[in-house]
Amino acid sequence: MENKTSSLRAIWEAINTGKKFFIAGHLNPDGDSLGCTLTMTSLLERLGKKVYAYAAPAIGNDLKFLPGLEKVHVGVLPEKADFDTVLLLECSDRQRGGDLEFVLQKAKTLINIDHHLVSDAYGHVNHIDSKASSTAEIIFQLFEAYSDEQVLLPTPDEATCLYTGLVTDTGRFVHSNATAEALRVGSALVALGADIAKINQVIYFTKSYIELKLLGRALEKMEMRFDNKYSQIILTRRDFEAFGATPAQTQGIVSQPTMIPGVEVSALIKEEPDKVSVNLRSRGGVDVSAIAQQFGGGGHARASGFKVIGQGVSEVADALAEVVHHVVKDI
Ligand SMILES: [Mn+2]
Repeated sequence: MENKTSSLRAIWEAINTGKKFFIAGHLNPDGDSLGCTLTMTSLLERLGKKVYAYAAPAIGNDLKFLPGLEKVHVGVLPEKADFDTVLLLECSDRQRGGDLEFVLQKAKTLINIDHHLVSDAYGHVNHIDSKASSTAEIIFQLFEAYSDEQVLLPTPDEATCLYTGLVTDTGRFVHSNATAEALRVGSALVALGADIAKINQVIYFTKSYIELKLLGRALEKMEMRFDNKYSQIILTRRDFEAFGATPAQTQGIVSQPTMIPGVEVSALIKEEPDKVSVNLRSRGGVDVSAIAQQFGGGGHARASGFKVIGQGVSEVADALAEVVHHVVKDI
């Protein structure tokens, strides 16, 4: 990447020139995507810009506390594409934000800010930093690069949004991307008033009765295979029906078995109405994205997944077990 500061300065030049902005993150926004969308919306409005903030549905319940969310058009595209500047956050390609092509094509300037390892430089102005823990970390650096003479700081609400992006993308500062820079930015955001008590409470210490019951059922059904190197949990439609739960209410379940020393791969296999979806986790010794890729999926080395349409849940489980066995048998 070119010099970081000059690349951030180029973003500022584009922002300063723009008047009417369209801002979006990626589909089904996570904490980083939504936190950055909200921060940039608030910041650009403070700078006197007109902003249409967009988020493709759906917003998870754990992110609905984020300050400023009422300003975001969730799933509602603008009627007219008359924006001079578009800011795409967290979008590794120009399609990641949804059906935005009509907006993108009309814009004079397309700004792309991202931290994904593989990311197209599709913007007129790009800042892609795969070393950054999160787009939130980059946005904080963007504040710092504002000007030599003037200091621009996040408001407490903006700090809360950015900290949410940082803490979720680093897994509460435990993944390998929890670098010294990520911690420095986190510290600065706390000093600026990020509401970390609220963030921790809502994102990490809130579950519904149904979600806890489903977790209980999942742990009960956990099976250990291949010298206890593979943990498999199958949740069928009947399991979901037992608690009136949906497959979306399984967040965090797949990570539980990786707490057991010796478990190399953990799989959560869910029977959904129209497909079977699989989440995979690793403690680090196995690249589960390579496993997911064999089934047409993808993701990260420690967290990935895939979906299968047209096969039964046990069929998918058997096919997956065969691949996992091949991977873990010599470990
Ligand atoms: Mn991110």
